Formats: sequence, structure tokens, C-alpha cells
Amino acid sequence: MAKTKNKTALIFGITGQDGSYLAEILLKKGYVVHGVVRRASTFNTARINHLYQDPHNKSRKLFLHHGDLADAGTIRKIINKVKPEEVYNLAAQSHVKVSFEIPEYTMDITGNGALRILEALRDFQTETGGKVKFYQASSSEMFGAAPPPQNEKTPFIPQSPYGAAKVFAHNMTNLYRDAYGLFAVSGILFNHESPRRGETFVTRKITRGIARIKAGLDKKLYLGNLDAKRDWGHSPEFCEAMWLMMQQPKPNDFVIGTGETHTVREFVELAFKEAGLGSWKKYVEIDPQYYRPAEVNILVADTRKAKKVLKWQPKTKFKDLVKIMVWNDINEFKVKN
Ligand code: NAP
Ligand code: G4F
Repeated sequence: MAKTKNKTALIFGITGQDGSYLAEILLKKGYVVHGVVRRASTFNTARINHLYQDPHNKSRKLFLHHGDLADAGTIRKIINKVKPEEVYNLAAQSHVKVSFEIPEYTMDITGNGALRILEALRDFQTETGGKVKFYQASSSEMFGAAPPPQNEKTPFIPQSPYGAAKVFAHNMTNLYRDAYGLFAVSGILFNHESPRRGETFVTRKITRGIARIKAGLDKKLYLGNLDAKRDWGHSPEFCEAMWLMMQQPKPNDFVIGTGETHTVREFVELAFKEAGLGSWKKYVEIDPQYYRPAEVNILVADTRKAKKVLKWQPKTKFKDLVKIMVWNDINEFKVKN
């Protein structure tokens, strides 16, 4: 991997699935990485503990700051102190079903949070002479009811408060690019998963549920809509695409996905088979509490632009992704129990 000497990046959402992979990628490329961490009453840094460096280490490359997307003053303070060349906004209330329960909070963090960073960068770029770049984590959830395949020109018809909040942040990112000349890009990423995926998203819920059943801790796995179709890729590869977007001569938006779609049922079937548990029908029950007031039925990425301009291609196949996640959870439960 080519080393990029002395560049400084700031990641909002460094403790999340993508934030942890992006931090690894940037550190490997030679960046100094700063990350914003929310204050919590228990440790919330499990995904980046392996990257932690002692504050007394004079040559350390990873720095953490307390902050919250609700707090514009601190965002501004951190940006002014760190003086980043690249800012990645991966922070969000990122759960679609939860966004129906807490729509106002979701809009404040997932929508307005991005605007708070953009406002801080508008002033900061005057100071740096326009040298700062901004990445916004946009989402295929923004397409909502728009028929597949979805690309950069597909209209947004969001079907959740989360999707609507992401559309707001996406539009603001474009506006700051056009109105203020900020190097601002949006990566419209389709679902991407990994062993670090949050435990309440469907893929990880399934693989973790299987591990618990195998370990004798549970008898059943309760799920919602098995008919929804998603374009599922592998998170580390998608994080590499974020970096590629930031290295382009001009800021631009890109759709990132695999171009393949599968139902939740297919994921379940393959995962139970992989774990050697036989038919999933013995274990899975439908619980309507996991249905959503509105659903995104089908997502399929048209990634021609990313392939052409970024030379980016997904590598991990659906069945391999399922395998990686199933065995990670089975092994994790073996160690713990
Ligand atoms: P994730 O695992 O849920 O991570 C979200 C991150 O945001 C965590 O670090 C979280 O901190 C932080 N965060 C939440 N609320 C915050 C607040 N008020 N202030 C500061 N930080 C806050 O999500 P992900 O899967 O890595 O996704 C990264 C980004 O891409 C998100 O914006 C998501 O909406 C978007 N996205 C994800 C996908 C996908 O399939 N994964 C697809 C498209 C777009 P804690 O660790 O303390 O909770
Ligand atoms: O895993 P999910 O919760 O992901 P969803 O809603 O597609 O959102 C994820 O991808 C977006 C990109 O398109 C991101 F922007 C967003 O931040 C997040 O990472 O649900 C996937 C599908 C849905 O159709 C849901 O109804 O699985 C269905 N599902 C069925 N049973 C379930 C369950 N989802 C969850 N979370 N839990 C269930 O028990």
C-alpha cells in the first residue's frame, strides 16, 4: 500500500464499523488520524482498541477527542485544533428501524450533525486557503422507493426518517460544494457488513443468533421482513472507496455497492447451512415488532461510475461474506462460553 506522508485526517464516527476500518486504512497509508468519540458510561472503543496508542508515546499517530455531533462548539474547536486535511463524517444514528422511534433525534444527529461540520469547515477553509476536504457518508437508504438499479442520477424517495435525514445531509454537502467551493464528496454506499457490524443490523443479528443457538444459549431467532432485498458488500473494501473519492482531482458523488441483490431469507438460509445447523425453518420465527412502518423493498447498486473513475471493484462475494460473519461469531461465542 502506498504511504501518504504526514497527511492529517479527522474521523467523526471512528468507533463505528466503518470508522474503525477507515482508521486502519489511513494509519497504514501513513496518515496521522484523529477520531471523535462520544462520552459513554462504559467503554465504546472496542472496535479501535487494537489501534490505541499510549498518549505518552511521542511518535503516536492516533489521537482521540471527546465530541458529539449535537455540539457545534466542540466540533469547531476540534477542527481548529487538529487542522485536518481530510474530514470523514461517518457519525450517525444509523439504525433505520430506530429512526422511526426517535425521528427528531435522528434528524438532529444524522442530518444536522453533517451541517454542523460543514459550517465549521466553511470558516476553516478560509484559514487553510481551501485545502480541507470533506467526506459525507450518504446511504442507499436515500433511494427508498426508487426502482433499481440505483445510481448517482436516481431520484431520492426516502422511506424512513433516517433516509430523509441522510438526504438532507447529502443535499447540504452538495450545496457547500457548489456555494462555497468546498471539496465535499458524498459516497452513496449500499449495505456493507463485517464481523464488526452492529449487533442489531440484520446480518449480524442472524450470524450472532446462529452462534448463540450453536452454543446452546438460545433456541430461536426472531426476525421481521424476510422478503426485503439488499445489495450487501464487505465494509473494509467500501472504506477504501471512501479514501479513493477523497483523492480525486475534483469532488464528486459515487455509488458504491456490489450490483448483486439478495433477500434477507437467502442470507438466513445460507448462514444456517454454513453453520451446519440444517434447515433455518426449525429456528427462525417472524416477530412483527421487527417490521417497519415503511420498507425499502429492493436495493441494487449501479456502480459503473465508481468502476470507471475510481477503478474500484468489490471483491468479496455474498456467500464469502456470509461465511466470514458466521464463523467470526461462532468462534467468538466459543471463546466466551
Ligand atoms: P455505526 O457502526 O452505527 O457507527 C456510527 C458511528 O457514529 C459510531 O462511531 C457512533 O458512536 C457515532 N455516533 C452516533 N451518534 C453520534 C453522535 N451524536 N455524535 C458523535 N458520534 C456519534 O455505522 P457504520 O455502519 O459504521 O456506518 C458509518 C456511516 O455510514 C453512518 O453514517 C451510516 O449511517 C452510513 N452508512 C452505513 C451503511 C452500512 O451499510 N454500514 C451504508 C450506507 C451509509 P458510538 O460508537 O458511540 O455509538
Ligand atoms: O440490516 P438492516 O437493519 O439494514 P438497513 O435498514 O438496510 O440499513 C442499513 O443499510 C443502509 C444502507 O442502505 C444504511 F444506510 C443504514 O445505516 C444501515 O446500515 O435491515 C436490512 C433489512 C430490512 O429490510 C429489514 O426490514 O432486513 C430487514 N429485517 C428483517 N428482520 C431486519 C430484521 N432488520 C433488522 N435490523 N432486524 C431484524 O430483525
